[in-house]
Amino acid sequence: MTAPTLSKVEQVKLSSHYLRGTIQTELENSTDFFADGNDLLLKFHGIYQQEDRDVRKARKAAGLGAEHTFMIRVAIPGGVLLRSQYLELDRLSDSLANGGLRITTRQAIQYHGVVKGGLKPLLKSLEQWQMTSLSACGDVVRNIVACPAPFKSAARDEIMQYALQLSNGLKPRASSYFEIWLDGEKAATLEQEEPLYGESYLPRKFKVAFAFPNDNCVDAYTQDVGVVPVMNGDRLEAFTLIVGGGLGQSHTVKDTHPRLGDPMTTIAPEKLLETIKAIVVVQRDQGRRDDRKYSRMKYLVEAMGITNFKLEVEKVLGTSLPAPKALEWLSGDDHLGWFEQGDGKLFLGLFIENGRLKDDIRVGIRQAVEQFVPEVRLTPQQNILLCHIEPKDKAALEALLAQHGIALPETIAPVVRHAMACPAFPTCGLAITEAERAMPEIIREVQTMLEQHSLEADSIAPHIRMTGCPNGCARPYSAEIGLVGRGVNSYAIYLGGSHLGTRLAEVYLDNVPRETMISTLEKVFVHFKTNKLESERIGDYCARVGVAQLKDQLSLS
Ligand code: SRM
Ligand code: SF4
Repeated sequence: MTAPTLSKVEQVKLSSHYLRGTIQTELENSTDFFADGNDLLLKFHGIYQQEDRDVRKARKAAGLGAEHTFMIRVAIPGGVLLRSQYLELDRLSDSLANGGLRITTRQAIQYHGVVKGGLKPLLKSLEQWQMTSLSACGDVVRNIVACPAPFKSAARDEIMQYALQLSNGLKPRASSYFEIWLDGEKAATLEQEEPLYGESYLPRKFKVAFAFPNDNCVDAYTQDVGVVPVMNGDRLEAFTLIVGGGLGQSHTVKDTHPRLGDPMTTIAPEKLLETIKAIVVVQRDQGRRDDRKYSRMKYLVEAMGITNFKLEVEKVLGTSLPAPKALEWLSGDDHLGWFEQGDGKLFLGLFIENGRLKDDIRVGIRQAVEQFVPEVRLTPQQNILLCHIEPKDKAALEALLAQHGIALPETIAPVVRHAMACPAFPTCGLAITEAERAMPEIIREVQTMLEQHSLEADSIAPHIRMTGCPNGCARPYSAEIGLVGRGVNSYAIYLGGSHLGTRLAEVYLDNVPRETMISTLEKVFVHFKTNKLESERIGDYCARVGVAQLKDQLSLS
């Protein structure tokens, strides 16, 4: 049997000499962009070449080509940032980017609008503050996500330590990042090859998240590997691994689809790094490299079945793995509001709409951090936790936030506070339609509609997530309601996901114009209100009735 042809990206990786390509040479030329496959390699360095899609047509009409800028994604394991690091991130957004920071759905920070000449100074500054964009993107293990709640407990500290250990243990080793962006400083001390990844790296991106027992705030089932701690009283006893999740799909590519992972094994904490490395090796060696649409590990796990996949992992480890313990989920907490940490200090979780820190909101957060906040944590819902606050500072901090128009979570409508949207236009090259720019209006229209039907209470307010294309960056398929860009001004509506992240939503209607979205949703909510069980949520209701049946019933009425 002949080996399948490698995709273009595979060929670029193979000939790149561990991600060097000719980035260095192109950095020195006078263009505002990178070509010849270097644009693809840049992703492994945490950099995306972009253009302002709002002006693309006008520039074309004027006979001009694209005006390129770059997005830089900074990997922040577990979303944890010291005050000094946060303030540096903020400072760099003014000096080298477009004056804003974007908290991502994986606890990272993105800069947009960085020009080519700004790449090196920005990455150098990050390095000086022990931050990096290395492997925040690309076919490697991405930023490790972990439940960010800073409650004081030995187990929480230990889980975060495991997340950091995994982050270090799975970073690419080759020195190209340091040679290109940091003028070779440190590069001489680093390896020239990749012991884990090899010269082709992984077939596709690979995502890992640590949940906290019973709290699925990280959406563990949507990850390549979800890590769920098992406790014995207050002691961390083991980790259960959920394997083979992923959300991306394409409307036009057959058989691509979101998938939730399968619990595969429960292992002793000290076995975690080697077991995840073995999973990575199976995907590295057996994942498809001919067609990137089918290269995610979820398709390998699906094709083999979790039992056979586990056998392959055992072969790499040379030992058998125990069965997984049963999992129980009680919440998918957003950790917003005031909390006592358990060490005499407080933390305050603040809602940042779609993760966009800009204008006065950014200024207010910066001043709060300067004056009152030793540590910041970013959440997988694009929000921010201000940690280790002295109780005596609570009133002054609240007053400062109010001056900058930053609302406390209890004053925000629950449906708004639980909403997420991806960046989409104008920066995302894959966007079909609006998401982040459309969501604030749409979600407030939903809020008004829910209030009209007395369905706005926190206990039942729906979790709604929107994306500008089917790739799923704001995890719409694991929300109760997903709004997924389908056409220039239309969305597919997904219903029936669980607020605990344990069930996928299904397509309810495929091509709903923006203009009729609220009336379409209203019909579903009226049906829900009339027929729901006591304290039943919309996601559970749609799943119980069946999304197809619901559609039938509503078109009949
Ligand atoms: Fe994503 C590609 C933004 C989380 C699935 N994602 C992109 C790119 C880089 C577009 C591109 O390739 O040119 C987007 C950049 C837009 C911009 O202008 O900033 C982008 N993804 C994001 C972020 C910023 C969305 C957000 O609202 O925060 C998230 C960054 C996370 C991070 O810090 O690493 C982000 N992306 C996700 C998630 C959710 C998650 O990981 O929890 C998913 C679904 C889960 C998954 O991976 O299956 C996701 N992004 C994708 C995909 C589809 C992958 C697939 O398997 O098919 C693409 C396209 C691709 O890889 O080809 C993509
Ligand atoms: Fe871009 Fe699509 Fe991801 Fe939104 S979901 S950021 S439109 S790739």
